[in-house]
Amino acid sequence: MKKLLLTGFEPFLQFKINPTMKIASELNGQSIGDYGIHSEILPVDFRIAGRKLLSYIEKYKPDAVISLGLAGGRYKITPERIAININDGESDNSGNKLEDERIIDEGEDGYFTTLPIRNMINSLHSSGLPAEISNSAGTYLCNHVMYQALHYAKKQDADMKAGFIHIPASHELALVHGKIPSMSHEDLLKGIRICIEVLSEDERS
Ligand code: PCA
Repeated sequence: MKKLLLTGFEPFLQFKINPTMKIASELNGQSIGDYGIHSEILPVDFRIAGRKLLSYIEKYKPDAVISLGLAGGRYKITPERIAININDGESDNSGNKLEDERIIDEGEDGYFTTLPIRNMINSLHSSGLPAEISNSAGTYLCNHVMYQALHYAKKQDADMKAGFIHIPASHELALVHGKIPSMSHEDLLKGIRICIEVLSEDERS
């Protein structure tokens, strides 16, 4: 059985619940297609998140890494196309406020995802779930961990697929937040299961 490292994030900024935590923990230990899932939750901290992610990669030696993040305000499930070499944005949970900083000095300016994102979108649509490819993961923690995983794969010349999927708020979060669009937890979970199935099928073909 192949190994998938699935990560979620803890709550951050004004988002008191991070729906990616529940999805990651519910899928932990499950098998989808050819993949056995190992889930971990990452801190919203520019100085720690990348290191933690790389330590989980070293620990599990996964065949693929999918990281999940909340994009509060988005309406659809959005697999990301590209990660860029920048840390910038609002303060993280430890108070680091970074501006225009490169993630890795000698790293490429950007890396494309190695997940089959077009097939993921097609499958999500066939299952009746709103989804589209996103061309920007932003410059905050989500972009950071996507970049770190892709840089690691490139540097190690590892045959490890990696990428990132942003999800909208769950209804549970939308209720406490008050002003963001949402999807049900069940649909978000179904959407991520579909993305993992597509990853597995893509590698068989
Ligand atoms: N979303 C943030 C960081 C953590 C999360 O779930 C982002 O989009 O960068």
